[in-house]
Amino acid sequence: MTGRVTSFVGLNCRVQSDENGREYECTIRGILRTLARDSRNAVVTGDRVLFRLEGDSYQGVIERVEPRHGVLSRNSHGREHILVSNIDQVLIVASAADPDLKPNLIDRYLVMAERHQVKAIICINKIDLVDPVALQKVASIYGRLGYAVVLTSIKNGSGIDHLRKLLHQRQTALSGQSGVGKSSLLNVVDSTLNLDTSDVSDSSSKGTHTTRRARLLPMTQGGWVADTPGIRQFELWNIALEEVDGYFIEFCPFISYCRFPSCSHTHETPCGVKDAVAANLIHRSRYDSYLRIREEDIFLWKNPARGQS
Ligand SMILES: Nc1nc2c(ncn2[C@@H]2O[C@H](COP(=O)(O)OP(=O)(O)OP(=O)(O)O)[C@@H](O)[C@H]2O)c(=O)[nH]1
Ligand SMILES: [Mg+2]
Ligand SMILES: [Zn+2]
Repeated sequence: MTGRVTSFVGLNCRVQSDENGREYECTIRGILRTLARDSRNAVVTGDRVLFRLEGDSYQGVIERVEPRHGVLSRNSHGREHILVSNIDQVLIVASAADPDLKPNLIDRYLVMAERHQVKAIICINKIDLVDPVALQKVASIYGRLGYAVVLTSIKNGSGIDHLRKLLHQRQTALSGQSGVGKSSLLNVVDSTLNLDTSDVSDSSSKGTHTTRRARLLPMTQGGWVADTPGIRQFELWNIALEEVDGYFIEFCPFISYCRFPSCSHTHETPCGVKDAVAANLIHRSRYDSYLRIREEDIFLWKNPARGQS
């Protein structure tokens, strides 16, 4: 039978059959683990698989994994960890407050979405906690770049209908720091999902990682969502330093004005990117994110063991 991996239970996974819509608990054929460079990525949530029934109840063995498109991955202890595969879009969730809005984290997720050619939507949640006028500024930075931006609150219902439309009939992965309200948003978009949520409990407002592993959930109105675990420190994976500028989509027209073809847009002159920042054609916070990604990730690439999971 063919099906789609919806979640993991220890080393086994749940596969929803294309034929009858039922869920089967499957083990993974040994050879698949052996062939994978990292056994954790042998089979991941979202994979389309071929599996064989075993025993008489709903159990099976995964025999083959179809080629993946649209993956979301991160660096974990110097190795790639694929969070979810076969998605059409990623919903980058941030919160206006509690935890504070971090444009740098949004930019990191955008780099990853561009790298994997997955459409990105930005959702800023908990807008009930701040003055919405202040948020419009941040929203407009991304809106102007052509990314869809939705401002939401589960407390007063803002933006929920818009969000529901954006997710309709799509395969969407949700990403974002722990505690921003990813699971809470999904629960209001589709009340049948019934996901666990929890208070941002510790004093540093970092959240408690209520959602542990990516899970794929069918929505009643059509489409799938993957609620992925929050990530405290998010490192990019498999992106060479020299290509980071290419994923800041608004930099592209200015790169041709750089003197050196290999310009890093840090110390060189003349530099089209730096000139564009000075002329307000590239937003300062985006350029700052670019510099931060370069600095922090250079360090990590040299010290891969420091990558946090
Ligand atoms: N004020 C306010 N609080 C919200 C909103 N959305 C979520 N929360 C609260 O934020 C806390 C964290 O929400 P979760 O949905 O568990 O966050 P999460 O992003 O799924 O977190 P992880 O699963 O740990 O990654 C909960 O206490 C929610 O009630 C909102 O729009 N406004
Ligand atoms: Mg959650
Ligand atoms: Zn340059």
